[in-house]
Amino acid sequence: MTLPTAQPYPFTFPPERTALVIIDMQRDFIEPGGFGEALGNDVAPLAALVPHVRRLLDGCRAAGLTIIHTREAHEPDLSDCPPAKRLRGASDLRIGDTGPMGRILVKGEPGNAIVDALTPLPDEIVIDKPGKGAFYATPLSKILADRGITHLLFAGVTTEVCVQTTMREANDRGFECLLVEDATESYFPAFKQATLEMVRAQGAIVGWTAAVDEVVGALA
Ligand code: C5J
Repeated sequence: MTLPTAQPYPFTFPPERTALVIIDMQRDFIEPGGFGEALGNDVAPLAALVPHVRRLLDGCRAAGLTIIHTREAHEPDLSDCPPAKRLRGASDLRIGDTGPMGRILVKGEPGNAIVDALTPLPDEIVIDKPGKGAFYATPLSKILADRGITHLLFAGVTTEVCVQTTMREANDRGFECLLVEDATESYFPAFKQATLEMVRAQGAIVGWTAAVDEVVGALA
């Protein structure tokens, strides 16, 4: 299967060896009262992204792709949260502190859940990750190897942090990666734009980009 208008040049992928990886579409980043807002961000652009990710998810589910969801999530005792990470950002509402949706970025808390519209199905994979990248300190590498996955489509938030970090980790591990442009969002429009450009620069140095419609249209 080929996406002819992918940038910087057409992207070819075998659906049976391709996974959709949806990064951190969690209430903590998307809804008021979570980690994203605690860091001083306007969360509205991320909320507006949800229907676009849902359209991509529906298309990939219908085509039978492997679906992987990630959550940035720490143990309740914060043993997997380096002090350096916890101490960044707002001093009154840090990772582990109690916010309006429970303890910020802590496993099992209401704010740590994936937003309702994108709730994983029982047969889909959910990876809890303590870092920005989804390969660090998680079973993701083994899960992909066990399934023979070679190609990854990326969506989610935020483009320049957890999405880009994971995509770079995947690229270094030999996966062919594509970032779905209108299924990812940042609190900073310029950072999203810069990420799209740096991913596909120098002949797809990190990977390709394409739109939801193109991916879903090809899979239909
Ligand atoms: C951030 C993420 N931005 N999911 N996390 O801290 O991108």
